[in-house]
Amino acid sequence: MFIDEIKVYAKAGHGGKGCVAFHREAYITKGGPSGGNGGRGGSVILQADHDLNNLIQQYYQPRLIAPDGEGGMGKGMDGHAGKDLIIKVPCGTLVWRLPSAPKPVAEEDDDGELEAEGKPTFFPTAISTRGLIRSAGDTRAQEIDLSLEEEEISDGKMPAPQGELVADLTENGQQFILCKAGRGGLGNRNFATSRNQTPRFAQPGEEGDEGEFIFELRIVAEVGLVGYPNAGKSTLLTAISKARPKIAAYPFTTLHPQIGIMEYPVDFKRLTVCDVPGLIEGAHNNVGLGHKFLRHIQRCKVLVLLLDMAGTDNRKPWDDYKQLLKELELYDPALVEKPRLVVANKIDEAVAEENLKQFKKKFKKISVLPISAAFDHGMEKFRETIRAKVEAAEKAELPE
Ligand SMILES: Nc1nc2c(ncn2[C@@H]2O[C@H](COP(=O)(O)OP(=O)(O)OP(=O)(O)O)[C@@H](O)[C@H]2O)c(=O)[nH]1
Ligand SMILES: [Mg+2]
Repeated sequence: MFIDEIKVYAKAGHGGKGCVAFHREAYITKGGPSGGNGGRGGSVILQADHDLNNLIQQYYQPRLIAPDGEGGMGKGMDGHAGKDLIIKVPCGTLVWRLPSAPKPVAEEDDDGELEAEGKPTFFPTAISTRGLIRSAGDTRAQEIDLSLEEEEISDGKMPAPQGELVADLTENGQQFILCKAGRGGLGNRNFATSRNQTPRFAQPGEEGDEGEFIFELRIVAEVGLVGYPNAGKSTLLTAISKARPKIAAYPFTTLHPQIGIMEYPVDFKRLTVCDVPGLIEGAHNNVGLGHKFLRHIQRCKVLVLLLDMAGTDNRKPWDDYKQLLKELELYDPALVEKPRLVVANKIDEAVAEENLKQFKKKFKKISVLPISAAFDHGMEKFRETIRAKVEAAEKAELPE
């Protein structure tokens, strides 16, 4: 299972209570206050880890709750602090904080009864994506909210995570405090003064932060492969890297993004390449696998538009090219602004030469790189061209 978007609930630990105690010992009368401090709670901390590639861990454990701090004790003993809960997430995880539900405020109405104001909003938990199952007699039916479905299809995109973007974890080891722990309360010995030598009070601990968050994974890769199903994206990834995705002659073989690393042995340069499932016409209306996976190429520096020059599925490469650009633009206009490389695959087939000639006639300004991924033809040229493009894009990004 590949999970790239998940809702979680997180709560940091409460600080421990301060203690009210007095020193008692034989022959020492009125030993004075001796209540220790409470320990702080544990924080919930996110840490980016390059060994992970999706958010499956949070799918099975959507509640991230850090332990509370221990209370203070007599004889001046402080309570233990709660242990921080460190949650590992893949590099490229964006964290959105959802607006918190208003807490019910109790108010007295005319009859003198307490009435709660501001209904708490209902948030379904991360794992309860299945509709409610209702049963009457022997029949059982699943409740589906049709209004939600219509909305999704009408604008084509997945509903954007609402809320505020609080973190973007891209580097391995980068940490972010998702929920800060509450401080422990001070014990009564901190409050002894010359005028109040027996303070009979101590501080309660502070509450830890809590909230609901959406984790969204956008893979960090330099190169993104985009193309129709069966264009040979996975075959190309296999030819240039050690990744071994499934390859077959039917559409939608690849069901979720695959990552490969292209290595240049001369100077040990490495480029990460991301193969996303095939796009088809109407993807913006959620046809095929829809736009769901295009978020993974949003961070890419260079896009490779892979065209099936042999037209194996009875499509014309020039139509594919136009349609791909259209679908990319409909998803995010920034994607068509990215530097891109047009690659003509399956050049080993007889019709491909003819198609390539026609393609070049139609788009005179576009340079096309002919390859045959299955027969390792043109791979060296591809590796060099893509490296030059990525380096040019990196240079352009640098501030002058
Ligand atoms: N003749 C020829 N066939 C190729 C070439 N590259 C890929 N194929 C074939 O095209 C078919 C589809 O290849 P895949 O790599 O699975 O295509 P894909 O773009 O990853 O497809 P999806 O994962 O379904 O989106 C396979 O049967 C490959 O053997 C090539 O250069 N020449
Ligand atoms: Mg594939």
